[in-house]
Amino acid sequence: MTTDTQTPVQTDGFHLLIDALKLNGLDTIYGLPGIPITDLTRMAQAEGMRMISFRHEQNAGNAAAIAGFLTQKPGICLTVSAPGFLNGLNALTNATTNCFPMILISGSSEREIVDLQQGDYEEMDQLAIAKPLCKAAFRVLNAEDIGVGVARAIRAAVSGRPGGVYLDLPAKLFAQSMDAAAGKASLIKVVDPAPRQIPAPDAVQRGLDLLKSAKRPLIILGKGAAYAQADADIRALVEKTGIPYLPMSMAKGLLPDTHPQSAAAARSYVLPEADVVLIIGARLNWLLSHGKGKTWGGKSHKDWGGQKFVQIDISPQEADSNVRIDAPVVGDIGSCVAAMLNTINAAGSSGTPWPKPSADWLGAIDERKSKNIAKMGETLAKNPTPMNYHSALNVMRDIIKTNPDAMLVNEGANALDFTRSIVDMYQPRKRIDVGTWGIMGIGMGFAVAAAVVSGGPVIAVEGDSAFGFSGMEVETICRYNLPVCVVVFNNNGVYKGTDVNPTGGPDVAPTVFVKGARYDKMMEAFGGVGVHATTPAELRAAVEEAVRSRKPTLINAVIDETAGTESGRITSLNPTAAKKK
Ligand code: FYN
Ligand code: ADP
Repeated sequence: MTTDTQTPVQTDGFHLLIDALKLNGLDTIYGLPGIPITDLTRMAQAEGMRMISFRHEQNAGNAAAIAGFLTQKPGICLTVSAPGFLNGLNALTNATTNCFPMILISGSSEREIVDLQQGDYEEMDQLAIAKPLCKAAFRVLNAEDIGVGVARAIRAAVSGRPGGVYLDLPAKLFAQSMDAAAGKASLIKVVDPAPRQIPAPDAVQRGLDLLKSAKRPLIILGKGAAYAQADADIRALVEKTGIPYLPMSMAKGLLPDTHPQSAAAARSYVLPEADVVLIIGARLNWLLSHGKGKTWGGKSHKDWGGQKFVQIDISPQEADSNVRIDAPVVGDIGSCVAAMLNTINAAGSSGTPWPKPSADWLGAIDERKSKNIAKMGETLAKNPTPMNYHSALNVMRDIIKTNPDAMLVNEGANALDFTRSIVDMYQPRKRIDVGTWGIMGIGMGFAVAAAVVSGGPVIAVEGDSAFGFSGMEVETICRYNLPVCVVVFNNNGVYKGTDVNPTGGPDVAPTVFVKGARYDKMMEAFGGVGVHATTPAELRAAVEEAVRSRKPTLINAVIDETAGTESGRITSLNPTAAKKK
């Protein structure tokens, strides 16, 4: 006779996955239930995990990705098979492109049927499709391998250059049962998932020697520097060397934008004029004009500007990707910056203090900065009717100044570009935006995760077009009662609302939306606060109240439909503009 006490206690794939995530401190899942993972979402919640359900997987994926950026732990996104997986894949690829650690876990259909292409429910060879689009991809077929699968996914996501990882879990796996004690023993708590990578001392010295030889040195801080959470040392390096710095958009606030060494307001002066540039956690991709061309003082768009580069990056393959890197310093930013500081301090104590940049260089930058800041001040002081980007952003600038710990999400074209240069950031990792791809649609996913991770207020400044990609998640924001204030800059269209159909036909121009749309009603539909703001005073009152009350709020900020330019500040990337060049 078998008694209850003799029956070995069993566990199953569902619980092993939940236990493996929890064991590694991964306590939040961003996802969307459906076959075959609905029960998994229920069980995860029952087991004490935070399960945030979205209305579209892409938004869940974006939430997971930015949670990864903010926490240095892989953000977890959970989707159903084929279509849900594909919806999540956009975010996984974007995460990989941006070096954000995340794991996309998708349920999938039965291998036997998929591989013979016999037409299963949501049939798709998901692993093969994900592989070229992310940093690593794994499939687990047996319950006893779940621990290894999760451990490999974690290591791949956060070690070295962070990125997106795909974990394929066929439906059958979840129901597989095994002895609970053996299951527990099969789980792995990952030790040191993102090991420090210490730079070689000679590489550090080479970098410092080159920087020291500069007449017009410059530091560029990228989102890798923000991700690294080496804030105090980065600030110390900048201040100790006295070198002016430019923050890339998601590195804004790493040092306060009001820091006297910030050269952000003299960007187009410092890039071509600098002779040695120290890049910390940024790539010389399109956002930096590939390190050459007119932006850097080259004669044509392909010419080298003559700068020498020191590049700190965790990826040894990053150097020389666009132009010659004279001094690559390979390692994690925390270790590299600390090594540089130590070397500088040691030299200082033995009587060779760091030579501060010349007064000529600093003075010339200050002059440009002051001019641009004064010009910006004049524009911001105007109060046109209807509002334009500047008068509306003047309000947002004040709000962030008085609430420096609020998270700022930002997407759009003009809404992005103007916000980046007008709204100063004061703390690290508070500004999250469209990143390396200039992707639209990150808005509400990022806002949800920012609220979940930080627990504090989130303000999302959204172009009306950009908002449309993830707008349905206002329901998610209301459902979880998140302190998110969405400000939609509504100028009736993509870029502007003034295009006309040249044929005179009944269809509006491709860039035009319904005029006078009331996005605020969307938030009201789900119990949040909706505000229609037509003046800076109304906008200010509404955002201040949203931050105070922490209630989900959407402000429809009416912007002059003639304001803004095609593609914001990157008009030159449009093929017609390029043809005219
Ligand atoms: C910056 N500037 C300022 C200030 N800060 N002036 C006054 N005060 C302050 N505080 C000036 C700065 O010197 C520049 O003027 C200008 O404002 C813009 O600065 P920014 O934003 O730093 O640089 P820029 O040239 O716009 O572009 C750099 C970039 C960045 C390409 C790295 O713009 C970027 O991240 N772009 C992403 C675009 C994108 O993804 N779009 C989404 C797709 S839209 P000058 O020095 O006079 O030049 C699809 O259509
Ligand atoms: P931005 O868009 O701000 O210019 P990028 O995303 O292009 O920044 O570049 C970020 C860089 O930072 C990548 O090359 C990545 O390898 C690097 N990186 C990310 N995390 C770290 C880290 N902890 N240590 C060193 N380099 C890092």
